[in-house]
Amino acid sequence: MQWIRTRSGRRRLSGIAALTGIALIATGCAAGASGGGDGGSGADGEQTITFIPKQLNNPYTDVVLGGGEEGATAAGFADSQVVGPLDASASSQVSFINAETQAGTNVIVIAANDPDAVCPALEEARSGGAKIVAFDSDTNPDCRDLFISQVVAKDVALIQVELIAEQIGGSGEIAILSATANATNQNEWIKYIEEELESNPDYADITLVAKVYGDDDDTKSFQEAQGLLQAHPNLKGIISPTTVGIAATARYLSTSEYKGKVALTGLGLPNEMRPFVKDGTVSEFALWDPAQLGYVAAFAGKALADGDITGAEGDTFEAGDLGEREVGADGTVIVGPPTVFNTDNIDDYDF
Ligand code: RAM
Repeated sequence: MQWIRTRSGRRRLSGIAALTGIALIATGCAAGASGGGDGGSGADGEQTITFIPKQLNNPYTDVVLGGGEEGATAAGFADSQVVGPLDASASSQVSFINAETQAGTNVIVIAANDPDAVCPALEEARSGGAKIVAFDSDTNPDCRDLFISQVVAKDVALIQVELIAEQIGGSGEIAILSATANATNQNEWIKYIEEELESNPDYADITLVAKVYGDDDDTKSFQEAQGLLQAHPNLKGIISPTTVGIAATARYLSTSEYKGKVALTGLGLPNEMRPFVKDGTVSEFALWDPAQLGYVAAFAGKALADGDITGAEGDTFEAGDLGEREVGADGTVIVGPPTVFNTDNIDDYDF
């Protein structure tokens, strides 16, 4: 397993991450935000790309899309835009996909809220000639050309188990506070977390007592965290594999009697988690560079739209500043290893 954990020393921000701060786009409304122009058919020979995240009102999404728009420009798309729902429910993306099909958008990049609910609409877009790139959270592989995965799914699951085991001293009750119950990415990570807890003798004394879903909604996640502690008085730790969930849980713990007593780890944005690391609520958590995910997805879409690749295993394409990428099994492209953040390195990151 490859992952980065820097306890000291500064990590130079990548060009992509460094630019993210100024490349954020306004995503304040469900109707979407254009990165230039008004979208369009590409009928004049110019290619268009549209990003459909799980939801717009998510700080993680903003960082991913900042990288995506930067990548779209660098890759040579004439127009890029972002549209999407305000909630991450299963079918909330369908009407946005249909609108892109109508507009004749050349590349649709989507983080699926449900692997199957989006498929009929994506198939229709494909029969109109669009290329489909899933990123962050996969669709059913049958209805996309590529999946750009931020990390090797099993690696990110194992890191979270390792972190919580360390933080609770190797034994006791833990719970998972996830995003939505349908999210492909979280469900895959949870599957590996459960397998690891069951099969690795190092974790024989750890018991997973609950899985709850905050739906990537800040208020619901906060309430679910509160509910977990009430329902499980012996709880020693929480894994929250969602940036929304971990931030809301940290906020709850930080002012509760459980601060410093109940451990919390998972996947978080350094900028959101910094105060909770500094005040001792959280000791270590993980993530990847979200901007790189959007950036690579844009270049993958361009390579597909240009006919340079089909998404077959072994295909390669150039992803701008991030270099050559290769398509692996199941049409999946891995962006990079995850990083573990703690008090020693969190100030080196700005996303
Ligand atoms: C949330 C979303 C997203 C996931 C991150 C870690 O922002 O659920 O899909 O990748 O957390």
